Amino acid sequence: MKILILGADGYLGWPTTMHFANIGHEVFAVDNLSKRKIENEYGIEPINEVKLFQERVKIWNKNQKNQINYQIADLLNYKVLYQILSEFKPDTIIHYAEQPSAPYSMADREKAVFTQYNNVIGNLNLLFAMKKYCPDSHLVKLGTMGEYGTPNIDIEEGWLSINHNGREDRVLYPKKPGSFYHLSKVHDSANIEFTCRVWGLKCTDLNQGFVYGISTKEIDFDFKNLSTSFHYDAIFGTIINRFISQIAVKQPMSVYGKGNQKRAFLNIQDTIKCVKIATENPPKKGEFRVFNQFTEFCTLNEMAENIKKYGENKNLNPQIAHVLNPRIEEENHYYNPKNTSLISLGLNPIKFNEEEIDKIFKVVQKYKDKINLETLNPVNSIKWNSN
Ligand code: USQ
Repeated sequence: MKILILGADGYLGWPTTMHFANIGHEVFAVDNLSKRKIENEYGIEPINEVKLFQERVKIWNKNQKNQINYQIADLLNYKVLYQILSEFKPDTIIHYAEQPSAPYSMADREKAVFTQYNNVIGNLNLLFAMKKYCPDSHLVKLGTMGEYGTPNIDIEEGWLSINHNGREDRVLYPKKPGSFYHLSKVHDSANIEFTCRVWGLKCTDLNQGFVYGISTKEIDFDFKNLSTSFHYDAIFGTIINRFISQIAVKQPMSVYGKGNQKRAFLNIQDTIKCVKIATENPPKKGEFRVFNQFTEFCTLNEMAENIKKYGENKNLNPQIAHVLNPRIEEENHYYNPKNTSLISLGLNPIKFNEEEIDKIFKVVQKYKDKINLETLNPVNSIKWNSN
Protein backbone atom coordinates (compact mmCIF):
# COMPACT_ATOMS: atom_id res chain seq x y z
CA MET A 1 0.00 0.00 0.00
CA LYS A 2 0.98 3.64 -0.41
CA ILE A 3 0.76 5.06 3.10
CA LEU A 4 0.98 8.74 3.97
CA ILE A 5 1.87 9.34 7.62
CA LEU A 6 1.15 12.82 8.93
CA GLY A 7 2.83 13.76 12.20
CA ALA A 8 5.64 11.30 11.54
CA ASP A 9 8.11 12.94 13.93
CA GLY A 10 5.94 12.38 17.02
CA TYR A 11 5.95 9.87 19.90
CA LEU A 12 3.65 7.55 17.94
CA GLY A 13 4.11 8.82 14.37
CA TRP A 14 7.78 7.86 14.18
CA PRO A 15 7.44 4.23 15.33
CA THR A 16 4.39 3.86 13.07
CA THR A 17 6.40 5.19 10.11
CA MET A 18 9.23 2.72 10.70
CA HIS A 19 6.82 -0.17 11.15
CA PHE A 20 4.91 0.36 7.92
CA ALA A 21 8.18 0.80 6.01
CA ASN A 22 9.61 -2.32 7.62
CA ILE A 23 6.69 -4.51 6.58
CA GLY A 24 7.11 -3.39 2.98
CA HIS A 25 4.64 -0.55 2.39
CA GLU A 26 5.57 2.54 0.40
CA VAL A 27 5.72 5.18 3.12
CA PHE A 28 5.70 8.95 2.76
CA ALA A 29 6.27 10.71 6.10
CA VAL A 30 5.31 14.32 6.81
CA ASP A 31 5.80 16.54 9.85
CA ASN A 32 6.02 20.28 10.57
CA LEU A 33 8.29 19.80 13.64
CA SER A 34 5.90 21.86 15.79
CA LYS A 35 6.22 19.61 18.86
CA ARG A 36 9.92 20.41 18.97
CA LYS A 37 9.02 24.12 18.95
CA ILE A 38 6.74 23.65 21.98
CA GLU A 39 9.54 21.73 23.72
CA ASN A 40 11.84 24.73 23.18
CA GLU A 41 9.17 27.17 24.31
CA TYR A 42 8.78 25.36 27.66
CA GLY A 43 12.41 24.27 27.99
CA ILE A 44 11.40 20.62 28.09
CA GLU A 45 13.17 17.69 26.50
CA PRO A 46 12.45 14.02 26.09
CA ILE A 47 14.39 11.88 28.56
CA ASN A 48 16.36 10.22 25.77
CA GLU A 49 18.33 11.82 22.98
CA VAL A 50 16.02 11.97 19.97
CA LYS A 51 17.70 12.59 16.65
CA LEU A 52 16.29 15.17 14.28
CA PHE A 53 13.48 13.85 12.08
CA GLN A 54 15.61 14.23 8.95
CA GLU A 55 18.54 12.42 10.59
CA ARG A 56 16.40 9.52 11.82
CA VAL A 57 15.03 9.02 8.30
CA LYS A 58 18.54 9.18 6.84
CA ILE A 59 19.84 6.59 9.33
CA TRP A 60 16.85 4.33 8.66
CA ASN A 61 17.34 4.59 4.90
CA LYS A 62 21.05 3.83 5.21
CA ASN A 63 20.53 0.65 7.22
CA GLN A 64 17.18 -0.75 6.07
CA LYS A 65 16.14 -2.02 2.69
CA ASN A 66 12.65 -0.46 2.70
CA GLN A 67 13.05 3.28 2.33
CA ILE A 68 11.08 6.16 3.90
CA ASN A 69 10.45 9.29 1.85
CA TYR A 70 9.68 12.42 3.79
CA GLN A 71 8.85 16.10 3.63
CA ILE A 72 8.75 18.85 6.24
CA ALA A 73 5.29 20.36 5.70
CA ASP A 74 2.46 21.91 7.66
CA LEU A 75 -1.17 20.85 7.17
CA LEU A 76 -2.14 24.50 7.59
CA ASN A 77 -0.43 25.14 4.24
CA TYR A 78 -3.15 23.63 2.09
CA LYS A 79 -1.26 24.17 -1.16
CA VAL A 80 1.61 21.97 0.00
CA LEU A 81 -0.87 19.39 1.28
CA TYR A 82 -2.71 19.41 -2.06
CA GLN A 83 0.62 18.87 -3.81
CA ILE A 84 1.56 15.94 -1.56
CA LEU A 85 -1.79 14.18 -2.03
CA SER A 86 -1.96 14.85 -5.76
CA GLU A 87 1.54 13.46 -6.34
CA PHE A 88 1.64 10.57 -3.82
CA LYS A 89 -2.01 9.47 -4.14
CA PRO A 90 -2.02 7.41 -0.92
CA ASP A 91 -4.22 4.36 -0.34
CA THR A 92 -4.20 5.15 3.39
CA ILE A 93 -3.54 8.37 5.29
CA ILE A 94 -2.61 7.98 8.95
CA HIS A 95 -3.17 11.31 10.64
CA TYR A 96 -1.32 12.04 13.90
CA ALA A 97 -0.36 15.61 12.95
CA GLU A 98 -2.00 17.51 15.79
CA GLN A 99 -0.97 19.41 18.90
CA PRO A 100 -1.29 16.48 21.37
CA SER A 101 -1.14 18.02 24.84
CA ALA A 102 -4.24 18.72 26.93
CA PRO A 103 -2.33 20.86 29.48
CA TYR A 104 -0.72 22.97 26.73
CA SER A 105 -4.17 23.72 25.30
CA MET A 106 -5.32 24.95 28.72
CA ALA A 107 -2.38 27.29 29.43
CA ASP A 108 -3.88 30.48 27.98
CA ARG A 109 -5.99 31.93 25.16
CA GLU A 110 -3.17 31.82 22.61
CA LYS A 111 -2.44 28.14 23.23
CA ALA A 112 -6.11 27.16 23.18
CA VAL A 113 -6.55 29.03 19.89
CA PHE A 114 -3.37 27.56 18.45
CA THR A 115 -4.46 24.03 19.42
CA GLN A 116 -7.91 24.31 17.91
CA TYR A 117 -6.81 26.23 14.81
CA ASN A 118 -3.88 23.90 14.15
CA ASN A 119 -5.85 20.70 14.75
CA VAL A 120 -9.25 21.56 13.31
CA ILE A 121 -8.12 23.56 10.25
CA GLY A 122 -5.23 21.18 9.50
CA ASN A 123 -7.72 18.31 9.50
CA LEU A 124 -10.20 20.29 7.41
CA ASN A 125 -7.50 21.07 4.84
CA LEU A 126 -6.76 17.36 4.71
CA LEU A 127 -10.43 16.50 4.08
CA PHE A 128 -10.58 18.99 1.18
CA ALA A 129 -7.31 17.61 -0.21
CA MET A 130 -8.71 14.06 -0.04
CA LYS A 131 -11.94 15.08 -1.78
CA LYS A 132 -9.98 16.72 -4.59
CA TYR A 133 -7.15 14.23 -5.15
CA CYS A 134 -7.85 10.88 -3.50
CA PRO A 135 -11.49 10.47 -2.45
CA ASP A 136 -11.06 6.70 -2.22
CA SER A 137 -8.17 6.85 0.27
CA HIS A 138 -8.84 5.55 3.76
CA LEU A 139 -8.27 8.15 6.48
CA VAL A 140 -7.05 6.63 9.75
CA LYS A 141 -7.43 9.50 12.19
CA LEU A 142 -6.11 9.54 15.73
CA GLY A 143 -8.82 10.71 18.07
CA THR A 144 -8.87 10.27 21.83
CA MET A 145 -10.88 8.53 24.54
CA GLY A 146 -10.94 11.93 26.22
CA GLU A 147 -13.50 13.01 23.60
CA TYR A 148 -16.13 11.15 25.60
CA GLY A 149 -15.12 12.44 29.02
CA THR A 150 -16.56 10.46 31.90
CA PRO A 151 -20.31 10.17 31.22
CA ASN A 152 -22.61 8.38 33.63
CA ILE A 153 -23.58 5.86 30.95
CA ASP A 154 -21.61 3.19 29.05
CA ILE A 155 -19.26 4.54 26.37
CA GLU A 156 -20.00 3.00 22.97
CA GLU A 157 -17.63 3.09 19.99
CA GLY A 158 -18.39 6.50 18.51
CA TRP A 159 -22.09 6.07 17.87
CA LEU A 160 -25.17 5.77 20.06
CA SER A 161 -28.57 4.36 19.16
CA ILE A 162 -31.25 6.43 20.78
CA ASN A 163 -34.96 6.10 21.19
CA HIS A 164 -36.61 9.47 21.76
CA ASN A 165 -40.36 10.05 21.98
CA GLY A 166 -40.95 6.72 20.33
CA ARG A 167 -38.60 7.28 17.38
CA GLU A 168 -35.15 5.76 16.86
CA ASP A 169 -31.93 7.09 15.37
CA ARG A 170 -28.18 6.48 15.45
CA VAL A 171 -26.21 9.57 16.37
CA LEU A 172 -22.60 10.47 17.14
CA TYR A 173 -22.03 9.65 20.80
CA PRO A 174 -22.62 12.79 22.93
CA LYS A 175 -19.26 14.14 24.02
CA LYS A 176 -18.13 15.79 27.27
CA PRO A 177 -14.40 16.37 26.73
CA GLY A 178 -12.11 17.73 29.42
CA SER A 179 -9.83 20.23 27.65
CA PHE A 180 -9.57 22.46 24.57
CA TYR A 181 -7.23 19.83 23.12
CA HIS A 182 -9.80 17.04 23.60
CA LEU A 183 -12.45 19.39 22.19
CA SER A 184 -10.35 19.89 19.04
CA LYS A 185 -10.62 16.14 18.40
CA VAL A 186 -14.39 16.26 18.94
CA HIS A 187 -14.62 18.98 16.28
CA ASP A 188 -12.43 16.87 13.97
CA SER A 189 -14.71 13.87 14.41
CA ALA A 190 -17.78 15.92 13.55
CA ASN A 191 -16.10 17.36 10.43
CA ILE A 192 -14.93 13.94 9.29
CA GLU A 193 -18.33 12.29 9.84
CA PHE A 194 -19.91 15.08 7.78
CA THR A 195 -17.50 14.55 4.87
CA CYS A 196 -18.04 10.79 4.92
CA ARG A 197 -21.80 11.33 4.82
CA VAL A 198 -21.79 14.11 2.22
CA TRP A 199 -18.71 13.49 0.04
CA GLY A 200 -18.46 9.73 0.46
CA LEU A 201 -15.01 9.75 2.10
CA LYS A 202 -14.14 6.82 4.35
CA CYS A 203 -12.54 7.08 7.76
CA THR A 204 -11.60 5.15 10.85
CA ASP A 205 -11.51 7.45 13.88
CA LEU A 206 -9.37 5.81 16.54
CA ASN A 207 -10.38 7.07 19.95
CA GLN A 208 -7.20 6.22 21.74
CA GLY A 209 -6.50 6.07 25.46
CA PHE A 210 -3.20 7.37 26.76
CA VAL A 211 -0.15 5.46 25.61
CA TYR A 212 2.77 4.15 27.68
CA GLY A 213 6.10 2.62 26.70
CA ILE A 214 9.21 3.32 24.70
CA SER A 215 10.04 0.12 22.93
CA THR A 216 8.82 -1.24 19.58
CA LYS A 217 10.33 -3.83 17.25
CA GLU A 218 11.79 -1.18 14.94
CA ILE A 219 13.04 1.13 17.74
CA ASP A 220 14.86 -1.86 19.18
CA PHE A 221 16.80 -2.30 15.89
CA ASP A 222 18.92 0.69 16.96
CA PHE A 223 17.65 2.43 20.12
CA LYS A 224 20.33 5.10 20.09
CA ASN A 225 19.48 6.37 16.63
CA LEU A 226 15.87 5.37 16.09
CA SER A 227 14.17 5.89 19.46
CA THR A 228 11.03 7.95 19.84
CA SER A 229 10.54 10.83 22.27
CA PHE A 230 9.81 9.72 25.83
CA HIS A 231 8.44 12.60 27.88
CA TYR A 232 8.10 12.67 31.66
CA ASP A 233 7.11 16.36 32.02
CA ALA A 234 3.57 17.56 32.75
CA ILE A 235 3.03 18.86 29.18
CA PHE A 236 3.70 15.83 26.99
CA GLY A 237 4.42 13.05 29.50
CA THR A 238 1.55 10.62 29.85
CA ILE A 239 0.80 9.33 33.31
CA ILE A 240 2.43 5.88 33.39
CA ASN A 241 5.63 7.19 31.75
CA ARG A 242 5.61 10.00 34.31
CA PHE A 243 5.03 7.77 37.33
CA ILE A 244 7.88 5.44 36.32
CA SER A 245 10.19 8.44 35.84
CA GLN A 246 9.19 9.74 39.28
CA ILE A 247 10.09 6.51 41.09
CA ALA A 248 13.42 6.37 39.22
CA VAL A 249 14.48 9.72 40.72
CA LYS A 250 12.97 8.99 44.14
CA GLN A 251 10.12 11.48 43.75
CA PRO A 252 6.61 10.49 44.85
CA MET A 253 4.19 9.52 42.10
CA SER A 254 1.97 12.58 41.67
CA VAL A 255 -1.63 11.37 41.68
CA TYR A 256 -3.88 14.36 40.96
CA GLY A 257 -6.65 14.67 43.55
CA LYS A 258 -8.37 11.57 44.92
CA GLY A 259 -7.00 9.34 42.18
CA ASN A 260 -10.31 7.56 41.58
CA GLN A 261 -10.34 8.97 38.04
CA LYS A 262 -10.57 6.02 35.67
CA ARG A 263 -8.59 6.18 32.44
CA ALA A 264 -8.15 3.87 29.46
CA PHE A 265 -4.69 3.10 28.15
CA LEU A 266 -2.53 0.89 25.95
CA ASN A 267 1.06 -0.05 25.22
CA ILE A 268 2.87 1.78 22.40
CA GLN A 269 3.26 -1.53 20.56
CA ASP A 270 -0.50 -2.01 20.65
CA THR A 271 -0.99 1.47 19.16
CA ILE A 272 0.96 0.29 16.13
CA LYS A 273 -0.93 -3.00 15.97
CA CYS A 274 -4.28 -1.17 16.14
CA VAL A 275 -3.33 1.28 13.39
CA LYS A 276 -2.18 -1.67 11.27
CA ILE A 277 -5.44 -3.55 11.88
CA ALA A 278 -7.46 -0.45 10.90
CA THR A 279 -5.32 0.06 7.78
CA GLU A 280 -5.67 -3.55 6.65
CA ASN A 281 -9.45 -3.60 7.21
CA PRO A 282 -10.77 -0.38 5.67
CA PRO A 283 -14.38 0.71 6.03
CA LYS A 284 -16.60 1.02 3.00
CA LYS A 285 -17.03 4.22 0.98
CA GLY A 286 -18.98 6.83 2.93
CA GLU A 287 -18.48 5.07 6.27
CA PHE A 288 -17.36 6.93 9.39
CA ARG A 289 -16.17 4.12 11.64
CA VAL A 290 -15.04 4.63 15.22
CA PHE A 291 -12.90 2.21 17.23
CA ASN A 292 -12.12 2.76 20.89
CA GLN A 293 -8.38 2.12 20.94
CA PHE A 294 -7.37 1.00 24.40
CA THR A 295 -6.66 -2.34 26.00
CA GLU A 296 -7.21 -1.72 29.72
CA PHE A 297 -8.74 0.80 32.08
CA CYS A 298 -8.45 1.39 35.81
CA THR A 299 -8.16 4.17 38.38
CA LEU A 300 -5.03 6.32 38.68
CA ASN A 301 -4.64 4.89 42.20
CA GLU A 302 -4.55 1.36 40.78
CA MET A 303 -1.93 2.39 38.20
CA ALA A 304 0.20 3.97 40.92
CA GLU A 305 -0.21 0.94 43.20
CA ASN A 306 0.98 -1.41 40.42
CA ILE A 307 4.08 0.71 39.86
CA LYS A 308 4.61 0.96 43.61
CA LYS A 309 4.58 -2.84 43.91
CA TYR A 310 7.20 -3.06 41.16
CA GLY A 311 9.32 -0.40 42.91
CA GLU A 312 9.07 -2.21 46.23
CA ASN A 313 10.31 -5.44 44.64
CA LYS A 314 13.30 -3.46 43.39
CA ASN A 315 13.86 -1.79 46.79
CA LEU A 316 13.29 1.67 45.35
CA ASN A 317 11.16 2.83 48.27
CA PRO A 318 8.45 4.21 45.94
CA GLN A 319 5.91 6.68 47.33
CA ILE A 320 2.52 7.93 46.19
CA ALA A 321 1.48 11.55 46.83
CA HIS A 322 -2.03 12.91 46.30
CA VAL A 323 -1.48 16.45 45.06
CA LEU A 324 -3.98 19.24 44.50
CA ASN A 325 -5.55 18.50 41.12
CA PRO A 326 -4.51 21.24 38.63
CA ARG A 327 -7.22 19.96 36.26
CA ILE A 328 -10.97 20.17 36.55
CA GLU A 329 -12.12 16.60 36.16
CA GLU A 330 -14.42 14.21 37.98
CA GLU A 331 -12.53 12.26 40.61
CA ASN A 332 -15.28 9.74 41.43
CA HIS A 333 -17.25 8.59 38.44
CA TYR A 334 -18.81 5.76 36.49
CA TYR A 335 -16.67 4.50 33.59
CA ASN A 336 -17.48 1.66 31.25
CA PRO A 337 -16.02 2.12 27.76
CA LYS A 338 -16.41 -0.58 25.08
CA ASN A 339 -13.44 -1.74 23.00
CA THR A 340 -14.60 -4.86 21.20
CA SER A 341 -14.00 -3.78 17.56
CA LEU A 342 -10.21 -3.99 17.46
CA ILE A 343 -10.19 -7.17 19.55
CA SER A 344 -12.66 -8.79 17.15
CA LEU A 345 -10.35 -7.85 14.26
CA GLY A 346 -7.48 -9.71 15.93
CA LEU A 347 -5.83 -7.43 18.50
CA ASN A 348 -4.17 -9.49 21.20
CA PRO A 349 -3.44 -6.90 23.91
CA ILE A 350 -0.24 -6.51 25.87
CA LYS A 351 -1.00 -6.42 29.61
CA PHE A 352 0.34 -3.66 31.84
CA ASN A 353 2.37 -5.72 34.27
CA GLU A 354 5.76 -5.83 36.04
CA GLU A 355 7.51 -6.97 32.87
CA GLU A 356 6.25 -3.95 30.91
CA ILE A 357 7.04 -1.58 33.79
CA ASP A 358 10.54 -3.07 33.92
CA LYS A 359 11.16 -2.42 30.20
CA ILE A 360 10.34 1.26 30.68
CA PHE A 361 12.15 1.52 34.00
CA LYS A 362 15.39 0.20 32.48
CA VAL A 363 15.41 2.95 29.86
CA VAL A 364 14.48 5.64 32.38
CA GLN A 365 17.16 4.40 34.75
CA LYS A 366 19.77 4.77 32.00
CA TYR A 367 18.85 8.41 31.34
CA LYS A 368 17.69 9.43 34.80
CA ASP A 369 20.44 12.01 35.31
CA LYS A 370 18.89 13.98 32.45
CA ILE A 371 15.54 14.32 34.25
CA ASN A 372 14.75 17.92 35.06
CA LEU A 373 13.05 17.82 38.47
CA GLU A 374 11.36 21.18 37.80
CA THR A 375 9.37 19.89 34.83
CA LEU A 376 8.65 16.60 36.61
CA ASN A 377 7.25 18.39 39.64
CA PRO A 378 3.40 18.50 39.67
CA VAL A 379 3.50 21.91 41.35
CA ASN A 380 4.52 23.33 37.97
CA SER A 381 1.62 21.71 36.08
CA ILE A 382 -0.65 23.93 34.03
CA LYS A 383 -3.88 24.74 35.87
CA TRP A 384 -7.26 24.43 34.20
CA ASN A 385 -8.70 27.60 35.72
CA SER A 386 -5.71 29.90 36.13
CA ASN A 387 -6.22 33.56 35.24
N1 USQ B 1 -2.50 12.90 36.06
C1 USQ B 1 -2.07 12.68 37.38
N2 USQ B 1 -0.80 13.05 37.69
C2 USQ B 1 0.07 13.57 36.81
C3 USQ B 1 -0.37 13.80 35.46
C4 USQ B 1 -1.66 13.44 35.14
O1 USQ B 1 -2.80 12.18 38.23
O2 USQ B 1 1.21 13.87 37.20
C5 USQ B 1 -3.86 12.49 35.69
C6 USQ B 1 -4.68 13.50 34.91
O3 USQ B 1 -5.34 14.40 35.76
C7 USQ B 1 -5.63 12.59 34.13
C8 USQ B 1 -4.82 11.32 33.88
O4 USQ B 1 -3.74 11.36 34.83
O5 USQ B 1 -6.74 12.26 34.90
C9 USQ B 1 -4.24 11.16 32.50
O6 USQ B 1 -3.42 12.28 32.21
P1 USQ B 1 -2.32 12.24 31.05
O7 USQ B 1 -1.51 13.48 31.18
O8 USQ B 1 -1.64 10.92 31.03
O9 USQ B 1 -3.25 12.22 29.75
P2 USQ B 1 -4.08 13.36 28.98
O10 USQ B 1 -3.70 14.73 29.36
O11 USQ B 1 -5.53 13.02 29.11
O12 USQ B 1 -3.62 13.18 27.48
C10 USQ B 1 -2.90 12.04 26.97
C11 USQ B 1 -2.18 12.44 25.69
C12 USQ B 1 -3.21 12.83 24.65
C13 USQ B 1 -4.19 11.68 24.46
C14 USQ B 1 -4.82 11.31 25.78
C15 USQ B 1 -5.67 10.11 25.71
O13 USQ B 1 -1.27 13.49 25.93
O14 USQ B 1 -2.57 13.14 23.43
O15 USQ B 1 -5.20 12.06 23.58
O16 USQ B 1 -3.79 10.99 26.73
S1 USQ B 1 -7.02 10.20 26.84
O17 USQ B 1 -6.45 10.46 28.17
O18 USQ B 1 -7.72 8.96 26.79
O19 USQ B 1 -7.84 11.31 26.43
